[in-house]
Amino acid sequence: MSKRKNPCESRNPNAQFCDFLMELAEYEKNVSRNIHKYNAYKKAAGVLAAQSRKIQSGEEAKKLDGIGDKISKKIDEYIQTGKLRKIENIHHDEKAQAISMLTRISGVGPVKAAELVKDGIVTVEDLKRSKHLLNHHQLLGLKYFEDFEKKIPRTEIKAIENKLKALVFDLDSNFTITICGSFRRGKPESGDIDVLATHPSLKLGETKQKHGETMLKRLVDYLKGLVIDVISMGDTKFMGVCRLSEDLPARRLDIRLIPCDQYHCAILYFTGSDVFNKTMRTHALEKGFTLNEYYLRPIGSTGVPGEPVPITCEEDIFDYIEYPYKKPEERNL
Ligand code: 8DG
Ligand code: CA
Ligand code: CA
Repeated sequence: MSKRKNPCESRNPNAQFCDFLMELAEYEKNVSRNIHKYNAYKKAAGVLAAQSRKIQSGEEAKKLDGIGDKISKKIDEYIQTGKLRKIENIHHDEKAQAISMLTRISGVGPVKAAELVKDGIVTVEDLKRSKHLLNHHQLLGLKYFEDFEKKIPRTEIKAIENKLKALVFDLDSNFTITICGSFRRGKPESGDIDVLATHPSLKLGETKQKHGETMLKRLVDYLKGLVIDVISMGDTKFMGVCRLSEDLPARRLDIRLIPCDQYHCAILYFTGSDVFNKTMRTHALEKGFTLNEYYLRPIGSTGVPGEPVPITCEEDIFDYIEYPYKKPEERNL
């Protein structure tokens, strides 16, 4: 997951509310480590972002699903005073600011950030003097800190896609490659590049682990010239860094190797958005199916999931659960 995302980036009439709700969400995730509050603020921001007109009061907001008493009071406070005491307090809390700052480094989570702050490390500069405290991923996060903060323009991802496909197809023309995430949803810029790959020989139930391992390593080895650093290399998931040309920033690149029979469920899942995925999973359950990044399964009367349903394209998944098909660009919830 890339860091610091805001579902309200395209300015909507409630963008000011969304901004403070997302700031509170990030605070709960990174500083308080309260995932329930994080989800509640994020959900509320998403709900407000989807409104076509500006909310005029907390009372009005409270009528919306996902906005309760506490958030509606914050909306009133913001409308009346133009600010929020809670946010002001967070801004004046040096420890909270330091933790938020450090969690922007790829590989540094809330727990690590809190440990570092305890050790007196509060800035990226401090951290550059204490590299012995960091693991491989965190060291690369620090090395590319400025670059990873920069959004990737769509045109650059297209160029990376072309280069990646040319290299991979040169290795083996039977690979299928799809860039998912916000890029597939048509966003003008993205936080990172989420690549899914499959190959006809990658069937489920066969020696997937071993086969997958050698196949992914071979694939990534073939990307020399595009991939400039490796964060981690698993059996089916590569996390790394790529750079299109010397004059451009380094970019975060993930590649996942998926068995053919799971490819479309994986494409759907990694296209997102994460809020859209949640909506779709909930709908699937209402229709008696359980959906995840691997497969769609009917739930029998006993509540136990049955055999995965055969899927030949993304549309199949929508059809099975009787959900009107949404093009990737329509999944920006
Ligand atoms: P961005 O990179 O431009 O910020 O946006 P994104 O492409 O939508 O987000 P992402 O963090 O790269 O995740 C890609 C998709 O993966 C996301 O749209 C939906 C799916 N996804 C979830 N939950 C999670 C999760 O916890 N981790 C990861 N890596 N992906 C997730 O629904
Ligand atoms: Ca990603
Ligand atoms: Ca992404």
